[in-house]
Amino acid sequence: MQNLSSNWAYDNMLNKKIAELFNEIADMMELENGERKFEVRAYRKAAVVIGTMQEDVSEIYRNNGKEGLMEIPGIGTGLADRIVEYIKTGKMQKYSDYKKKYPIDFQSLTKLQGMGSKKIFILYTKLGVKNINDLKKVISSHKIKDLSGFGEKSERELSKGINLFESSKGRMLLGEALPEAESIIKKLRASGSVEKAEIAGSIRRMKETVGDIDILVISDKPEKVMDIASNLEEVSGIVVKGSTKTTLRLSMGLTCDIRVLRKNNFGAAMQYFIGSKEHNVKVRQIAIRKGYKLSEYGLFDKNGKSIAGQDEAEIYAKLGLEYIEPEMREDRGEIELAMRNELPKLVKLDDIKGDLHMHTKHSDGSNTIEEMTKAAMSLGREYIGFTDHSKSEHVAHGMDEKRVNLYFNELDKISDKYDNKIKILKSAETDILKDGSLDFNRKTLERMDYVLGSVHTNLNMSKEDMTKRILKCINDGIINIIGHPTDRLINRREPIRFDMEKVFQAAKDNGVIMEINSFPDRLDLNDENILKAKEFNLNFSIDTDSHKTTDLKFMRYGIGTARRGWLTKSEVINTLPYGKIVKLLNG
Ligand code: DGT
Ligand code: CA
Ligand code: CA
Ligand code: ZN
Repeated sequence: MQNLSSNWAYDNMLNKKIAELFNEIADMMELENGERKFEVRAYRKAAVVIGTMQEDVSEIYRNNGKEGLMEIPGIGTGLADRIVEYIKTGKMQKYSDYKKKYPIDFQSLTKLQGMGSKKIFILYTKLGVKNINDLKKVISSHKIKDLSGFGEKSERELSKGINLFESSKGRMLLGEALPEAESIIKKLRASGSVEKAEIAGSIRRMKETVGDIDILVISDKPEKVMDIASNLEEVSGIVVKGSTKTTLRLSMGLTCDIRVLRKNNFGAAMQYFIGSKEHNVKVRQIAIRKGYKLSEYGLFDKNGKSIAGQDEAEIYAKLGLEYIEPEMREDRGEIELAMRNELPKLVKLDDIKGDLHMHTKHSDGSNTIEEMTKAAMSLGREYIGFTDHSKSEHVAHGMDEKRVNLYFNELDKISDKYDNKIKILKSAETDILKDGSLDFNRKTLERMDYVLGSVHTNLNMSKEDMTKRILKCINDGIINIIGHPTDRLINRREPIRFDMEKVFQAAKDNGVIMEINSFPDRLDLNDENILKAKEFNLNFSIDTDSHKTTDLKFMRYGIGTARRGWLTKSEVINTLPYGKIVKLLNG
């Protein structure tokens, strides 16, 4: 078994690559439509399993051969052959054959709002559209509206989708950038050549998308640090290499700025490079007013003598400001509050005691109730709420009344089994239908410990109709939590339109809680919406919307978003202990 390229061993890059190829094969099979439905599903399922498993497939193959691979759930003999072929040759014939037939840029096209595999197929076979550029051309020459299944509306939709896609160019999700930055930091720290390595920039501020990764390092061997950094496995190229600043190109798509500093000005550099620029400009004006000068090198008095620099908090203190948490540094009024010592004490990840939104195999999740329960226990959660989809969500295999009852029975069973270790709450993510009613009958809703309701369909309603729809649901007095209230997908789908003031006021009047959904491409409500909702004295629930056990860790992105919206512990219901949250949800 030679030919096993050893550099795959890191970070499961091989697993991810194979998952990508399987997914694309499934895309192309789907184009051919019909008979192959079963195979399409098999490839998609295999992609999920392989893309998320801990063990490296080449490791499994090395130890136990093809049989070992076939022990992975969802991997039969055919798929195992594909994996072996790729491990040995770095190629997959089936993929290449399909790709020859369909030279289409799926990765980009599938990201467009309003685009699915059916549409991609028609656009390719009728108009030869292979990528976004081709699509732009056929839109501007109005060739799309005459195709069957399309129309002027879909032409406008696609055009909007392209704009959204292009305006996001180069900005990546926090959920992709933060783990990458952490992996680089970890390796730098382990190298023995750095005294300190920290993340700065928009990632440190937990902004929902980021333009690049900023890392600051203390070291007295800057050249060595830059050498180590340039040779990291994540790096695909070098943009500029210097001893104080190096910019690297990473294969995941972002660039990474690394700056090496001395200990005595590290705090000043952190203050400067955490940003935001708008925050910095204002802080610097305060320095000037006091007769000081603030730069990335330190805070200096009028004689040029350094009065702070090593420690960030000291810089704020010398300027007469309370320490401002990075998530608040956007010049949205935080500096004025800091002057008066009135900054809110922000909610922390450690404050979280439960998670009220998650899916299992009962609808579109990948794990069982018990697996999710154990994973939540290992994160130290005191309680969790299960919220599989209701029947209107066909694509997500939503539950009808009969299935939801079996679901509740199983939840009761698992609840008994783990009762002294973790508390289980029964719920379901219940569709808020077009008329504002809920997707389950009264009897089913009454069996729930709380009702989580979300808008998933008819997203294009007018602002007026959508407002009516949500208000009706709130005023009916049954719903407890509104899930991902705007239903936007970052870089992919615009938020639904409704009158936020009216909805927030009604939510306040009815004790309805707004979710902050932690899923990396949702982060919904977003920071600005939260700031607005906060003015109505609303309560929030920060949930993961997990679809597999590892998603439970997405909580930190919801926390980051909540902190960007200035939330304190007392405004977040799932910081409450079990007894109190049950009371609140029943009240
Ligand atoms: P990004 O990368 O677009 O997601 O956003 P940032 O905030 O990470 O921006 P970046 O990487 O260009 O710069 C990092 C920080 O450095 C930025 O937040 C503030 C500081 N900075 C950069 N350029 C300037 C500038 O021209 N003036 C001031 N005051 N600060 C700057
Ligand atoms: Ca940055
Ligand atoms: Ca930067
Ligand atoms: Zn949902």
